Amino acid sequence: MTTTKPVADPADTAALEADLLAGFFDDPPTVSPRWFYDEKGSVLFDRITRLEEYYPTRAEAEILRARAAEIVGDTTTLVELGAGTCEKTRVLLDVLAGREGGATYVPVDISTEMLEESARSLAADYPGLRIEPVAGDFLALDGPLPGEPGGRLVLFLGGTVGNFTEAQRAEFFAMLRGVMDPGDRFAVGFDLVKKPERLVDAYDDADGLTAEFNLNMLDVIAATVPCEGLDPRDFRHEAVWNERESRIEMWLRAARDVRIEFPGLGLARTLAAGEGIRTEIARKFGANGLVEELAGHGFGRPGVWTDPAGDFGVGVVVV
Ligand code: AVJ
Repeated sequence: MTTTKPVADPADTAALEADLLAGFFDDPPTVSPRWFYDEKGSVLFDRITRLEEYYPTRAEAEILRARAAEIVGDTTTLVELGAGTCEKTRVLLDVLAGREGGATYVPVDISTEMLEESARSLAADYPGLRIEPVAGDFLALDGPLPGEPGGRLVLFLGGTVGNFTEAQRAEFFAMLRGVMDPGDRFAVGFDLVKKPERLVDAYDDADGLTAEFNLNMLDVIAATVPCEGLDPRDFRHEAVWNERESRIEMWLRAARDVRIEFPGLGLARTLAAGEGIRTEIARKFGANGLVEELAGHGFGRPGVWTDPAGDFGVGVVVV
């Protein structure tokens, strides 16, 4: 027998099964946004970043362009968590590559293919820079970071920090503090609270790209773990502003009663029409909220830059 169905990476299958056990059988059911980003999802996200409604990527790029020299400072090793295509980082690499005595860029990402591709293209464009990609989950950093203690800049861009709950942020900041040394700096991009209409439009665009991106997660799940009854046509995309939690939430709402079985887990879940699966939270912060939180984890000398419109922030703190 032959099949054209791609075989999922066993490590992904195990990781998704663990995620499903951790959230899919809760009320409400949740799945980690990590599962948006297969090849199709990554292409869709890339298209989202160029939508009129989706301001964060442009606003962050504007800040990085204006503040590149200050952000890079005297960094000798730039470690980027969730580097992706590394495109937005190039304005910082332009500065870093000009450093006397050489410097190193360490992009960290779970997508090995994307990392290798970006590393190849960066090596060609920045012959003076050492490029040392690390494939892996940035939530599980262990041991010392590469580079000289005190000379590192850890970058976490895109507003991805907003995808964490408060507890996950606390855990993430504590882990970071644990692998960083005095003098090392941490730069983080975060989205700012604004009119709910603009926030909702950014996560529910008129072209329907975000809807496609959200629904694609169901295809990723079906391709990664054995499952029955999971059909994207049974769900609708929804983006809502949760004022109390100061966050956008993305949901997949069942349009009819559905029963989803996971034979590998020996578990099933029924969703009644109108019930939703929460696939992402995107927390929006006040201008100083995040650096104050970081101060509680041993990071000091806070600095925050926003774009002229006040839509997005980049915070820099020092261990
Ligand atoms: C890449 C996680 C920052 O939360 O704004 C875009 C992902 N989700 N549209 C975000 C996303 C829906 C994005 N991050």
